[in-house]
Amino acid sequence: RVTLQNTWRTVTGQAREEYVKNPHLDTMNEDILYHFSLSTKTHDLPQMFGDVKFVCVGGSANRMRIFAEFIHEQLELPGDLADIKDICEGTDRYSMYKHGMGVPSISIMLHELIKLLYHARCRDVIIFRIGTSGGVGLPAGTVVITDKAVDSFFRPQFEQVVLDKVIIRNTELDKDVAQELLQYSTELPETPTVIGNTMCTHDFYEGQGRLDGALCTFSTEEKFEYLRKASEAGVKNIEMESTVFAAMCRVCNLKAAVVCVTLLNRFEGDQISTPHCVLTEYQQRPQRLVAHFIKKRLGLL
Ligand code: R2B
Ligand code: URA
Repeated sequence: RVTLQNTWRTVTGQAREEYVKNPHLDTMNEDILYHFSLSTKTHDLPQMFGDVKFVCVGGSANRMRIFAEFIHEQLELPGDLADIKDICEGTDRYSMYKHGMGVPSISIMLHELIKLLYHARCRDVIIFRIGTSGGVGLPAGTVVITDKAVDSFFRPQFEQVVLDKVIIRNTELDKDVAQELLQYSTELPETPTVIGNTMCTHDFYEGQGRLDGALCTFSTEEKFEYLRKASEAGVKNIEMESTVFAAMCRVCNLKAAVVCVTLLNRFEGDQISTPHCVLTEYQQRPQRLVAHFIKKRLGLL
């Protein structure tokens, strides 16, 4: 449904929906993106960000800095690697674009990021979450492109509490972007890739059926039974942000994809015992795939 608020018109006069879905925004004369340390009054957001076509977000500041340097090289952007600056350096909450761990953390970032794209008048943006996950029956190091993000009951939905009600939002991601990513993965060496469902939980330990947390109320058999059920429901990996990411991007008309590497096979254990250097290489795999996608879209390959 196209409402009067938050729409823009194409040259043909056709109304298109903005990324934001909030009539109150039109009544504010300043919008402070508090967690990014940016504001519509103090920064020229269209000038700073108006040409953005791809947004990549991830959980760890260090990994995202490495990605910024990698993509800078891949796209042969002008300037020195040492000059890459964190545009959000005025805050220690987020860097551009690190989202921290878990649903509340990424959802705060997404509200402000989606508003940023709106204020900057960006069009036709694709957003990627590149991250890590636990594999469900896959060898460690496999890249999983998410088909549907599902909750702990394997439902493709995200429940958001709004005031005193629960709103249920659909978590399907962009099918074409996912298929295109899968196709490009075949062109990359050492990037084993599958497509499947990603389960998003609110906890790393009990919430993901781990036996090694500070608390555990279930047996080893119950853990494996749960992982088997997840696998039967098409779940290939488990992480902690995909449902809210998919849901918010979908409501806001933002094309989105989730690309996470598995750090372990949860049928083989719970602890992440792989050496650091191997994990570092695994974490570059989603980055390579997304960089390849962007280069293809930009006609650089
Ligand atoms: C993957 O890794 C983090 C937990 O270690 C979490 O943010 C996620 O989704
Ligand atoms: N991230 C998760 O959320 N789970 C894992 O098992 C590994 C990384």
